[in-house]
Amino acid sequence: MDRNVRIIGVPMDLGADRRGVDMGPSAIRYAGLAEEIEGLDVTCTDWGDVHVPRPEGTDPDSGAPASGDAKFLGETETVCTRLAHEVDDAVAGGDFPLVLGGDHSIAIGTASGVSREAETGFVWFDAHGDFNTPATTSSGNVHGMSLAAVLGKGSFADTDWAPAPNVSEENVALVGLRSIDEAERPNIRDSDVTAYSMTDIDARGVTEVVGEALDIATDGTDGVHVSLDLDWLDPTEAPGVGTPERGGVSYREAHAAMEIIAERAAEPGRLASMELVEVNPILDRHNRTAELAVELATSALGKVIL
Ligand SMILES: [Mn+2]
Repeated sequence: MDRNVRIIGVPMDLGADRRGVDMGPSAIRYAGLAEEIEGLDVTCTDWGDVHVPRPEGTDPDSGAPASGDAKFLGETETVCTRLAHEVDDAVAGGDFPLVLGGDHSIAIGTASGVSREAETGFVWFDAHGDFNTPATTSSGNVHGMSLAAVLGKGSFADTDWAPAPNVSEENVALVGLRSIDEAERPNIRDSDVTAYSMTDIDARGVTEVVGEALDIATDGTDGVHVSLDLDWLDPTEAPGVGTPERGGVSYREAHAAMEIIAERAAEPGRLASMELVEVNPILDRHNRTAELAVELATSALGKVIL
């Protein structure tokens, strides 16, 4: 990593059903994120947390009347707008934004900030598609709609804050899917996003799949945003996540993926930003999921075994 890393925490849980992911930024910091990054001879500045309203005393139906079945949409807009500003400011200052969630709805803010001035590809590591819209969701939780929002799907097209300014579907790759809602499936199939399920990783190996995902995300873009939902990993490795699903990637597969990202990021500007989301310390065991998040971030930033 050739830039100063700017850590931005977003203690957000309004996009998820379960309280706990709001403590993710603290747990990841406590696991030694800044120290580990500095151990790579990369400078690092912690900019603290973006302010997030508490769900108590907040009306879940706060969004515009057109928000349909999306809960806390008004607050999500406020938080994501603040985060987009922070991320844009980091990029403008020549820093590398490393965003700590919080639930995955914060990706709407990161995406908007990082792509404000630059064509940006996405590699989205996740057990889920995050491709519901207010019309297809069964839970109303925005963390299950975040990628659809970034791409301006459904009623998100009518908002000026959700669709990212410079992200094309053709440059977006989803990696590691294993739990898709029935109504969500056509949203993914009808899009130009490339989706790799765990079946693809089983058949072709993580190295080939992630290499191809990076080809897609770098094709004609200025940089790549890596959005890492810790539920991408198997719950035996990452038990402390908002929505655990069996059958995820192993510890080594996750590291292999991050190492490929680091290799490809050697080209200046190739890795534009990264976010670590859905760490839930309440469900974790001795902070191991947060520690894993730190390990994977440092792998992506260039840590090697030898
Ligand atoms: Mn997700």
